[in-house]
Parts: sequence; C-alpha cells; structure tokens
Amino acid sequence: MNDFNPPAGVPVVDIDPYSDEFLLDPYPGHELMREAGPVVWIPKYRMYAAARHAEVRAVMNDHVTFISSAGAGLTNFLREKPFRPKSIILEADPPDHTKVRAVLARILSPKAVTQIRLTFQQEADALFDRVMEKAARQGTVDGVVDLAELYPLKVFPDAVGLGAEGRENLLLYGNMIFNSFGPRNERLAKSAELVQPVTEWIMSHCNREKLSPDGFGAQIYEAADRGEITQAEAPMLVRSFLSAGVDTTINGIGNALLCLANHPAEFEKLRENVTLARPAFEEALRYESTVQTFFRTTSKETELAGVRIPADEKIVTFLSSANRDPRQWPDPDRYDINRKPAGHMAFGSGIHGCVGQVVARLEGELILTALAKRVKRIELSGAPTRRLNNTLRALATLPLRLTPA
Ligand code: OVM
Repeated sequence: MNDFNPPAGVPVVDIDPYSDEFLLDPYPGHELMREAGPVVWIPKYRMYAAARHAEVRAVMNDHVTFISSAGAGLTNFLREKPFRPKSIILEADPPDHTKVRAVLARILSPKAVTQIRLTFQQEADALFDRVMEKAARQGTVDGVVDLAELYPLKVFPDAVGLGAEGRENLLLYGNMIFNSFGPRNERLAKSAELVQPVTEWIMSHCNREKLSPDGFGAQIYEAADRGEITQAEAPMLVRSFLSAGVDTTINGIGNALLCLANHPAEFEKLRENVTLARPAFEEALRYESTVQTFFRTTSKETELAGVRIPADEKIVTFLSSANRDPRQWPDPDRYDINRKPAGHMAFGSGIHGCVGQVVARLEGELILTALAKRVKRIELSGAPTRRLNNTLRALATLPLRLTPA
C-alpha cells in the first residue's frame, strides 16, 4: 500500500467522523460503515474501522493482535509523540498493564464500592433538593450545568480524596484528553489552549500531599508502599482517575436524562418501578454511548472477518455503532429500559474494559433513582445543544422542565 491508495479488498467509506456534521448526528455514518463491510477504510485518516458489534468485540477481546501501547487514539505512538506522557493503564499492554490494572481493579471493585454507596446516595438526594428548588423558582433547569456536571464533580473527586478548590480544571482536562484521542484538529487545538495551567493543576493534584488519607488516591499510594507498583507510578494512576472519571460519567448522566426526556413512556415505566434505574442507565449507555470510539494498533499482520490488515496499522472501533448494530440488537434505535443490553460495548471489553464501571453505574443508578422519586414529568423546555468532542458524545446544555412528584 502506498500513501494514496486504499488497501486492496477493504471497502472505502469516505466520511469524516470528526466533522461537526458527523459528531452532531453520528448514526447515519455508523450505518454507512456497518453496511459497507465488517472492516472498512476511512481515507481521510488512513485508518481501518470496525463499526459492527462482532468485529468491535473481536478487536477489544484480542489484546495480543490489537495493542494499546501505541495509543488508544488515532496517533500512532510508534511514529508520533504522545499528547502527554502515556497513561500507564490505558496506553499499555501486558505485562506492564497487568499489575497496575490489578491495583485499580481492587480499589474500584464491587466490594470496595459498597463503601461509598451511602455517601453517593446522600449526595444525589441533596442535589435533587437543590435542583427541584431551582426548578420551582425558575420553571426550568439545565440538565447539564445544574445536574449532570455537579454530581460527578462532587462525588468522584471527593471519593478520590481531592480538595474542593479548582475542580473546574477537571472539566477542561477531560475535554482536552478525550479530544486528544482523535486527529490533531481545530477542536483539539481549541480545547488545549489552556493545556499548560490545566495540566499543571492536574499533575500537582496527583501528589500524595494533596490527597485525603482515606480516598481512592491514598489507596494507590498504599499499594505503592506495599511494592505492588512503584512510587513513580502512583501519581500516574491518580492522573488516570482524574482523566477518565469525570467527563465520562457527566455525559453518561446527561445522555440518560436526555433519553428519558425524549421517551416519556420509558420514564413512566421507571417511575412505576424505580428499581429499573440501573437498567435504564445501562440502556442509555447502549443508546447514546458516551465514549464513541477507541483505537487499537495491529502488532502483526492479521485477518479480521476475512479482511487482511498489515502490521502497525491503526483501527478505530466505533463502540457506539456496535451498540446499535441490528445484527446484535433487535430494534436498535429504540430506547427501551426493559431491554437487557448485556454485551454492549460502551465500557469496551476485554482486559481494557472500563475499570471504573462499578462507580459509573452507581452514579447513574443513584441519579435516575432520585429523579424517578422526585419528578413526575421530565420534558425538554428547549432544544438541547451538543458539545462536540473528538471522542465523547457530550452535551453542552439540556433545558429541562421538571414537574415535581
Ligand atoms: C487514562 C485514561 C484517560 C482517558 C480515558 C481513559 C476511558 C483512561 O489516563 O488512563 O479510559
């Protein structure tokens, strides 16, 4: 293959998945790719793409062929410098990946997370006290600014052990990091305008002195004290918390609120049975996957669904497209809280599958539970607006009318 010709035997899909148009409404583009073949070629970025469920899962579940150490974004770290020092968990392969993953997996295990449940629940209830008061006072609230941003920005940094000051840096940092998995486009450049001060704030808050003695951050340092990871690795894992733990859940919650506002019959089902909060959140993750894409790099020549891919090539997996693949899901474009969306790809799959998913689900469940208990009707009071990001399906605003129960 030269620089201009597409690889032989791979359907070409000439779209730009980083254009405003695509990001505003990615679903027609997803369908084009799925229909073109199990693996397609996107010429503008010279990348292979998997958009069907079976191939996305196959890539995610073969970490030997499809490696992460060359980056989980479009940039191939074997050829180009990473945007920041590599993540020691996301952008790593076994054996390096294995021990750091084990440390985070233990800190974020279902059993460990039961310890934070009560606090997270009280914070969800307290937030709804304020939101419903504001709704009564103003008529409408913003589902992003007044709800979806406030909650993770309070409970997650609290759980990590961060102080109250400067948390807005986490929003700027998340937006920048998730842009950095895409091409080095205008969108990344704009979000990275404050890269210096924001990065300095983030890195300084990864230090042990900045973290309370009882949080997830302190537990990372305790693992280093026990020799499970090095002392130098500890702040890098705190950085992973601060990179991946806020913007993801903010938009998971925002998208779930939007789903329920757009599907009143589903909200009614949730109100009648609040134990559906967890499946309603899970279905929102399938229906509007927060992390739209992640990349892998081939470690060797391989075949995927009969398509030959040479060594050292980037392949983008469209997690959100897999989650609406009609080959996998009956009536995939329907938001249905009674569906059992097990096997969705919103958290990825395999050894890199989201290590924080227990916390993410907890946040989503508690917000939707509080919503179902406090609100009789949730309606859009205006058109929501999207915050375009190279990786995230994100909302800028979500004008809501919440009628109290
Ligand atoms: C990390 C990291 C950053 C962004 C996302 C992510 C979804 C991980 O720094 O480890 O996983």
